[in-house]
Amino acid sequence: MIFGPLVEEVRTAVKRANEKLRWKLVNSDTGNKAVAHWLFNEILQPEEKPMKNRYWFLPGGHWIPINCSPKWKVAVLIPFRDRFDHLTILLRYLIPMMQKQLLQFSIFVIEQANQDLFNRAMLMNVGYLEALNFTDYDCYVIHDVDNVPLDDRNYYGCTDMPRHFISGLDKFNYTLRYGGYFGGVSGLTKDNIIRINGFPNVYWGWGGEDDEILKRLNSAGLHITRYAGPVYHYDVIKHHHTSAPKMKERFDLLLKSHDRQKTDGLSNIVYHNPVYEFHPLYTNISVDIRRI
Ligand code: BGN
Repeated sequence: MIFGPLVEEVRTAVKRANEKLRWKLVNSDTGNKAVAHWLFNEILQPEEKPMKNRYWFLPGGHWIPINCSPKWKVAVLIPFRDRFDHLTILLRYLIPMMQKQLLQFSIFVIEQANQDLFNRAMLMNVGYLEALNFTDYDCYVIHDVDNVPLDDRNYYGCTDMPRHFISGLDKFNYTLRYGGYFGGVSGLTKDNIIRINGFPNVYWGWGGEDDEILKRLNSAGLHITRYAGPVYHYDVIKHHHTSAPKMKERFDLLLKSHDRQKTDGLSNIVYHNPVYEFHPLYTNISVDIRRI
C-alpha cells in the first residue's frame, strides 16, 4: 500500500541491502558511528534507492525528503516483541503522516529476542544507541506499537520537547487516566536523552518505567509539553493476548529513582550482538537483553 507500483523495485532494493550492508553494520569493528548513511550512498546503486512521494527511500524504512531540508531528523523507536499484526497497522498510519509533515525519518523496531519479562525502557536505550549508527538524528519519538495516531496534524518533529504526544485514548473515552501519564508515545531530543542518562534498565515487566522517565526529566529541570484536543487522540489496538505480568517491585524502584539516575541508563547498559534486518518499512534490531 505504501509503495504502490514501486513495490517490486523496493523488494529488490531491500534484498540487496540485506546482502551487501547488513554484515557491515553488525560487525562492530567497522566503528560504525553514523556511517550507515555513507554506506548506503557508497554501496547501493541508484536503482536500489527508489524515490516515492518526493522522498528518497533507503532500505530499512529510512525516508529523506528530496526537495526540502527537513526541520528534524527523527528516529522512531518502537520497543517490540511478538506484535507483528499491530506493527503493520501502525506503519500504515505513521508513514504517510510523517511524509505529509516533511520530516526526515527512520523507523526502528527494537525487538527483545528472549522470553524474559519485557523491558521497554532498556530497549529504548538500545534503540537510541543503535540509531547512532545511521545518521545524526536530533529527535527521537518513542512509540508503543499499539498506539495509533488519529490525526496527521499531530506533528512528530521535536518542537517544544520533551513532549507527550497523547491527549486522550479511545479506551478512556479520549482522556488520560492521570495527568502525569508519560507512556504510549513520547518525544525527546538527543540532548534531552543525554541529560537524563537515557532510560532505566531495571524495569522488567509491565509498568513504572514511563513514570520514572518523567521523574528523570523533571529532576533535570525538563518539563514536558502536551497539547490538548482531538488532534492528539490515539486509538489503542485491541488484542486477545494475556496482559504482560506487572512488575511488583516497580513501586520501590520508583521511590528510589533519583538515586539511580546517574548510574542506571546509558552509563551502564550492556548488551551483545544486536542483529540487524532491513525490511521495506523498518529496520529490525533484535537483541537479547539481559539483567545487568
Ligand atoms: C500506571 C503505570 C504506568 C502505565 C499506566 C497505564 C505504574 C507505577 C506505579 C505507580 N505505572 O499505573 O507505567 O503506563 O499505568 O495507564 O504501575
